[in-house]
Amino acid sequence: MQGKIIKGIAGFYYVYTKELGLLECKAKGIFRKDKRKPLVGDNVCVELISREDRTGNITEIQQRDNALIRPAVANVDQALVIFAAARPKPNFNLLDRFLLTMEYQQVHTVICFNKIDMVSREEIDDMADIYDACGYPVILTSARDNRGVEEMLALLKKKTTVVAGPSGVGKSSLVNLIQGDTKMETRAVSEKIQRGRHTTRHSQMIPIDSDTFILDTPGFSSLNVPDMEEVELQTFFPEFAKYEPVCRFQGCLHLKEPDCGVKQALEEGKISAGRYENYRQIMEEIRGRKKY
Ligand SMILES: Nc1nc2c(ncn2[C@@H]2O[C@H](COP(=O)(O)OP(=O)(O)OP(=O)(O)O)[C@@H](O)[C@H]2O)c(=O)[nH]1
Ligand SMILES: [Mg+2]
Ligand SMILES: [Zn+2]
Repeated sequence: MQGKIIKGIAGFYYVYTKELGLLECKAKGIFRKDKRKPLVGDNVCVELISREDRTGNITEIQQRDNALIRPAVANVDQALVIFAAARPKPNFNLLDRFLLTMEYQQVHTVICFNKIDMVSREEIDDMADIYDACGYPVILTSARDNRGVEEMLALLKKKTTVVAGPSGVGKSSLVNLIQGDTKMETRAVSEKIQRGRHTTRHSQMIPIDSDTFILDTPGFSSLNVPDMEEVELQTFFPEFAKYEPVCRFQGCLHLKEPDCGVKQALEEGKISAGRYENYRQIMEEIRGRKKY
């Protein structure tokens, strides 16, 4: 039988199958054979253990389109990163780290600022403009007032999207709003395996319609930058690319080099000072790591 892992908790995998619905599975065989760990989003083969108890064993993981390290999910088309415009106040350093991590993993990212009911139009526009200028699609939502939800749905249509962001920004609230017709079904599922928890502890795949899926994931509060060379870092800041050809030196890191196109763009306000500062800080981290 074929199925898709929609949730994993403490060694159990919840596999959705067309034939029998949700099955509670273990993955003993796979661990033994080649030490591969199944991920939420994996397409798997399942061997039925008990039809009555709806239990099974995962015997095979099908080839993945991709697998993310953090959040640990497989087969996603894109990421939707949600930050709150306020409460909690957006941590742009964390957002820039997330964007970098996704660029590194070659996953297209949509940015969402939620809770726009809590801040002024000017504040929202400032945030949106920074990331818009980097080429990221930005959507503005309020789960409380049901704003921006249609726009979000349009970006998710026919794709599998991993939803990520810090804790308390409204990820689950937005996911609930876009569930529509499948909401009841998902509720029933989550009641069975979630025991009424409010804070998301485990990644979970939720069907929106037959070809649209989202993965709700637990909030994160820090992100380590992946291992890379110093010169690589700039390639994950898409807005630098336009100005780099102006730099006098090949392999310019845009730090203290003279005649630097990126620094010039920064001075002219064409590159966000905050983004540049985060670039500089992450560069320090990469350099610090090398010493050991
Ligand atoms: N004012 C306002 N409050 C919101 C909005 N969206 C969510 N909230 C509230 O923010 C709190 C956190 O919402 P959740 O949806 O649980 O946040 P989460 O991102 O899923 O949090 P974790 O599961 O812990 O990662 C709840 O009390 C929500 O009611 C919004 O647009 N405006
Ligand atoms: Mg949540
Ligand atoms: Zn430069």
